[in-house]
Amino acid sequence: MNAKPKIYIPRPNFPQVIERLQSHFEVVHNQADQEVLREQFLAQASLVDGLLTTGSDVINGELLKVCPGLKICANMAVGFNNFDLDAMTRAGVLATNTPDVLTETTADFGFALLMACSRRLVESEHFLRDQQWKQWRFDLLAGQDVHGTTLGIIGMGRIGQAIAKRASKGFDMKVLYHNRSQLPASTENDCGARWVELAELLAQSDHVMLALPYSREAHHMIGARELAMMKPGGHLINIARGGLIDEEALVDALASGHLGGFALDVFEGEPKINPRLLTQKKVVLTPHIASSTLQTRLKMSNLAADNLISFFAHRKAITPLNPQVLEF
Ligand code: 8YV
Repeated sequence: MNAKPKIYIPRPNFPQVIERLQSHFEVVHNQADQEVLREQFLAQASLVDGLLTTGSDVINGELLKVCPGLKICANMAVGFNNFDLDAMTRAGVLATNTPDVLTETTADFGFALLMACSRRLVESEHFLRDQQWKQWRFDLLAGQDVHGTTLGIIGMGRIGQAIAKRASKGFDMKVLYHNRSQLPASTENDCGARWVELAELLAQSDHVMLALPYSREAHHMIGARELAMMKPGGHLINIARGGLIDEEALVDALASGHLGGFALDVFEGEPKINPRLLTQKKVVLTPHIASSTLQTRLKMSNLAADNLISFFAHRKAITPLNPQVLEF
């Protein structure tokens, strides 16, 4: 009998998914709540046929060089900027991700951040817990309206569209979007959204939400210049990737009084956080949890597992990113 293929899971994951994987593979996994060091990750990866990665596990030329036996990396994330896809394809390593299963959950959270930031929810709770509440005041922790205002969405893929629907149908918002390509009219109608140039989106929107994939070209696409183009008092929400925003410029724009607030679920260099972000009021900061409901994370985990199982059983994948690898 052939030995089972070996896979490595570097971060904690659902016990039931690990159990399922164990019936197909020899599984090495790290269930400790402590990130493995890069050297350890490389050493483990060099011994296996497949990896179940997350968006924080970088698969690049350095790793591929020491992992000649690696055949597949199944990312438990829809975003895959942690993959050097070209290098993986050259090395014949299949890459897969987990689209669709997290769309609505992530859109819910984008909306939660928009609401929390506009209505100063976190700051209000801190105020109350700190026992600073003395009496009713007409302007106590006064925020900005969400309903009936204008939302600008940058990146109009599945998640952007799900946010647009919430905004236009549920909150009677005017929705502008900017995307590389304009969506078909029928999709725009479904979402109640209109394509505009980035400059117009920034100038017209009361709230700007980032929902686009990270790429080198999009690095710091929101910097001092773009922040200055936003409406005074506007809000910026990021559920995409930290590297899209220049965090120093963001804090400056808030400190100067130009921005009304911001909400971030993703950070450049996470889980380390720029200390200047932590000192700001009128902000909401969460630890990359937009897709984190148990139902959705289980779907993501199972889809990543299905990709691994299907690949080793049938040389097929459910959601491949570089399917050309399967043709060799
Ligand atoms: C993940 C995400 O939780 O899917 C994505 O792209 O950002 C999140 O849903 C994270 O990347 C861990 O894999």
